[in-house]
Amino acid sequence: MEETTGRSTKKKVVVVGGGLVGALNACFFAKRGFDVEVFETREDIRIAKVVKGRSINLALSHRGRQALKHVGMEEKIVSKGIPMHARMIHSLSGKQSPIPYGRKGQFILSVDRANLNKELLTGKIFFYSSAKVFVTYVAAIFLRSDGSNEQIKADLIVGCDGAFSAIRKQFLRRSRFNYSQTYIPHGYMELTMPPINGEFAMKPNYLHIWPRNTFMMIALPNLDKTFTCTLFMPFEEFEKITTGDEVIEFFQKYFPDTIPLIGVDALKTDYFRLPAQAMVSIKCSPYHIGDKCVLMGDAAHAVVPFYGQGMNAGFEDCLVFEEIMDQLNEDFSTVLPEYTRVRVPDDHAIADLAMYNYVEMRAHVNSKWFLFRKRVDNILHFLMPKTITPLYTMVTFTRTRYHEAVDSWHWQNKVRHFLKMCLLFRLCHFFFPAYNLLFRGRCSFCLSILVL
Ligand code: FAD
Ligand code: EGO
Repeated sequence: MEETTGRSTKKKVVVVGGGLVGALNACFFAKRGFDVEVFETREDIRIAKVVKGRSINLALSHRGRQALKHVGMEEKIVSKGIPMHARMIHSLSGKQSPIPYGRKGQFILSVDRANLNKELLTGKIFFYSSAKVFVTYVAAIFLRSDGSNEQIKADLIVGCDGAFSAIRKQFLRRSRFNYSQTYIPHGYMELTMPPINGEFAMKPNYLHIWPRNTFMMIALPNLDKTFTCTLFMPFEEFEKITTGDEVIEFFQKYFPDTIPLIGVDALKTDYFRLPAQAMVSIKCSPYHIGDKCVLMGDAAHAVVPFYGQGMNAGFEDCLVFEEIMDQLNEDFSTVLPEYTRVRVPDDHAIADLAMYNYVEMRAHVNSKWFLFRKRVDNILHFLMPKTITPLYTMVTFTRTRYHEAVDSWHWQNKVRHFLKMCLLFRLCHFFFPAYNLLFRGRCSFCLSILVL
């Protein structure tokens, strides 16, 4: 085994998991001149034709883009993404209403997961293997390929092996490691909406949303002019539907406008192609062991997909790590604890926000409420751009730390409450002149302050 002596030899980093975050991390470490190896259990997606993944396309936003920019990949990825300038809310009657994201020119991108993964792994200098990681210790990982065991030593092991991380399992055996996971009652299923006469079946530059409380569907555009529709509903409801006719009946009730677009026959068969998939929220801390091992991406924090931030947060993990590496001169013994200190509160905040959106949307949000809330957000932001920035905007279009976005949101809620009280007093003055006598003309704003 080669010894690393100070600066003379390259430090060796083993990245476990060649998914989105692992692949991006490999770019970051390679760029720093480290000797990088990526280990992945699935077959090499750079060669594989069909890639079975979790979701087909994803919403890439500012945080993810900033990380890509740092490794010089932003343009390449963005050029193959489809901009979504607004949400398109579909009501039950089939009416479509666009609501732009905050300011003009702001958009999120629909990107192809497999292509993104491939681009991040292509042309890199590291070795890529198909091996099963089964045990990890502090300084070495053990691989099992074709029944034989091999031990790989590294200066740093980066666990990017997803929500069911094998690396994280080793953390669980240790003392003072916090861990929690929650499966939500909803599952998801992806359905493809084909092009019509060679064109997109709906307007392409939107994030299409069908908010129906418990039942939710979204659609993101693909380069081949299809849309990938993702249906979210409780497993219980998925299980109730057992025949093709019941599928149509269900869509007739909740998503009637999509039946002709997806196609009756396609719906009847695609629904039964794959069972609904589970969604889990995972939080843990710390993210590191000594100066040897660190978790990033879903391995550190799986979030439910109701904010479109899972990958973006994972990419930002890599960027934050990179920034700390700069600050602390690549000294893992200080970089790793600092990364945990800085990143845990933010990752926990986005996990909470995503869960909050899930709870909120399933309980209250139909198409009317969605439109109303987003319009009020946009109006308030327009009137008081310095004071009110919608939470969705802070999360999606800025690099405001997630936990600070939450703090700011709480403060804004107080301002909103204050404005609501002012409005209420105004209305009272208007409708009940006796109020003026009662308060002897005192300014309603002052009174509102008392209420606050
Ligand atoms: P993964 O993508 O899960 O990659 C982990 C990799 O590790 C895999 O390739 C796996 O094969 C490999 N692996 C596992 N175990 C081992 C092992 N023992 N040894 C070696 N390799 C191993 N995020 C967004 O930002 N925007 C969205 O719009 C969005 N939409 C989503 C929609 C759905 C339905 C879901 C489920 C998620 C969505 N996400 C979204 C979240 C996003 O998919 C994840 O956050 C992202 O894939 C995390 O990347 P990762 O590399 O950490 O994990
Ligand atoms: C009132 C109205 C309260 C993911 C609206 C909360 C999420 C939530 C899953 C959208 C956008 C990217 C997404 C908005 C809300 C992706 C997203 C949003 C979904 C579902 C998603 C928005 C993939 C919640 N962003 N979002 O503001 O447009 O608002 F609908 Cl089910």
